[in-house]
Amino acid sequence: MADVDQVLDQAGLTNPHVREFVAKWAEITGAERVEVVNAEDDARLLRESLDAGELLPVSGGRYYSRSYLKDTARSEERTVVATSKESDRGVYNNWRPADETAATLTERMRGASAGKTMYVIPYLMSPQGSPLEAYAAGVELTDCRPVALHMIRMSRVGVHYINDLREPGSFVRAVHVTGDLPNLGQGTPDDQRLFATVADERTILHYGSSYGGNALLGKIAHGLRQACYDGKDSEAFLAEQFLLLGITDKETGKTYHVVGGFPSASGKTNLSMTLAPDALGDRYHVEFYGDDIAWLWVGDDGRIWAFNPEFGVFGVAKDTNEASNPGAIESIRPGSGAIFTNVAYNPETQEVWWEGRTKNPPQDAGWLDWTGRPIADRTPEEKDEPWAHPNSRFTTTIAQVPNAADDFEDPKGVPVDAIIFGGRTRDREPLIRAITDLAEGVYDGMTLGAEATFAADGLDGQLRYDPMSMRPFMAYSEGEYAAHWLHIIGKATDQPIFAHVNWFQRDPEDGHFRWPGYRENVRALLWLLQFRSGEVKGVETPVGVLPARSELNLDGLEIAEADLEALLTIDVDRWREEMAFREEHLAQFPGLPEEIWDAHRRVAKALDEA
Ligand code: OXD
Ligand code: MN
Repeated sequence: MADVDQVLDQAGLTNPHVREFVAKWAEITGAERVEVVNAEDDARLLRESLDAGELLPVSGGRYYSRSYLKDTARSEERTVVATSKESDRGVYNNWRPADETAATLTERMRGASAGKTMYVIPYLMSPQGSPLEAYAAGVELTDCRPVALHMIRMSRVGVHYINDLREPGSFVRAVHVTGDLPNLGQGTPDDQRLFATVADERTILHYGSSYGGNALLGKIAHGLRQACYDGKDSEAFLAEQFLLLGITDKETGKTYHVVGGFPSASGKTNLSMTLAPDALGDRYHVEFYGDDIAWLWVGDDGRIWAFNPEFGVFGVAKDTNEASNPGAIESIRPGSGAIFTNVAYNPETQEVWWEGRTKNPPQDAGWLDWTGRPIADRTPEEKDEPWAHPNSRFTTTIAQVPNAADDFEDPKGVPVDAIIFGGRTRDREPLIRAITDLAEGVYDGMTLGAEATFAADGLDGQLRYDPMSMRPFMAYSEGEYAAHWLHIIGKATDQPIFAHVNWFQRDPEDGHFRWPGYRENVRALLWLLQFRSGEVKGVETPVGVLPARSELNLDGLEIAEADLEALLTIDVDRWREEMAFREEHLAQFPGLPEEIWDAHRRVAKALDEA
């Protein structure tokens, strides 16, 4: 057993509440050694991980990790929010009673780190000095060294972030125990994995995975689920799975900020890192703040302010290439210190590859697929299987993103001009529709959805709803959540505008995408910002204000007239059909504010009269 006091003394970790927490879990998990991690330990931990074979070298000082075969994604069914009040039960949060959940996890974790090192990772999920710093501190305990290396990239890590915190509840207690991965019964009725946020105790207990989404507790469990709960509990803020970007008009010198929620596979990472379209690049500069999480609050000036609590990017590798996301490719270049997970790897050349990285897979010898199996050994039937796991990832820091905003670490955050939602939808949703009414904006977020990705997921034309893109992270009931949104944004005297965007409309005849997407998407955002400032009027429809054809800046863009026409009109019949689905969807949520139902009825009536 480790001499915890001695280790903490040596590390200068003096906070008595943290010390008590570390000692308690060192004893429960039975870890053999305890080690405190600061960001400065990165190089040494990398070396140790390479020596231990947990990481493999990628050219240019980058790294590769492979996870256990059945441990490659977040497990939503095994993830729960536990509290002591059943009124926190929601449709999506898998609510459980706090005491029994904590007891189950304590038993699963008991002795489960025997023979291992427990890494103590003090972290901060906010720029230091921000108005929400009180909700941002945490200490993750993990028995997995690569988790520590990921945390150093994804959050601010160091003892000085927590030493001076006085109150026992002033940091999130986050415990990660990997467990015996080959023997956890993943996906069987006897599945031993359990990922719990014990939200009213600000405690996170995750057992049975070393995959990032389950194991980097600062990111999703704290940055989203716990913060979602804290935001409501304190009545002080919103924590959302949103991107955050800035657009500067170099002609006027004005900068605008946009946050946005996008269900998975709807282009959120690409949009967050986008550049201005070539033809508009002289005038507009687009800046990156965050690809996954934003915390929002009302500033003293009556505006909504936001920051990205993360320090890095944990991005999906698939289809990331120079055309889809040049910023991401640049951010993982040689010298970036990036870590790749579950992509294809060539141990001879130390290169990595994933589907969509280049049009065709590499032709040279020596490649292994994400499971470590030589591509050369594939049978003809296996020939077309992907080389990389579809959820393979890259991890890098925000500072490596070439268009990262200079002020991404500014503790005062940035004022928000627009809140957008966008789910991949093949029909019905126009390019952009602006929503000027708060309740209608929140209603739009609550009915956000994307096309089901597999036929089995949903009926034809029906969306898989993902309210505010928070379905897997909602920490309390959806009714209260909507009310909290109305409350926070409603307090702002200068509110952001809402909008719904869709880059994925297709021609039903031949299936081509009507809108070119990628950098051209900035054109829709520019229209929105002009609309907000009254420079353009738009065209009113039952579901919001659309750009008039002449208002959209199309300089240097080639697009067929018929496509543009379809992108800028409303398919009323399809919308009426959608309203029935929405009604059913919203009816699941007890206590949904009357304002949201009123908004629904207003939109439905306007469509009936259209
Ligand atoms: C996610 C992520 O799983 O951002 O949503 O990693
Ligand atoms: Mn995410």
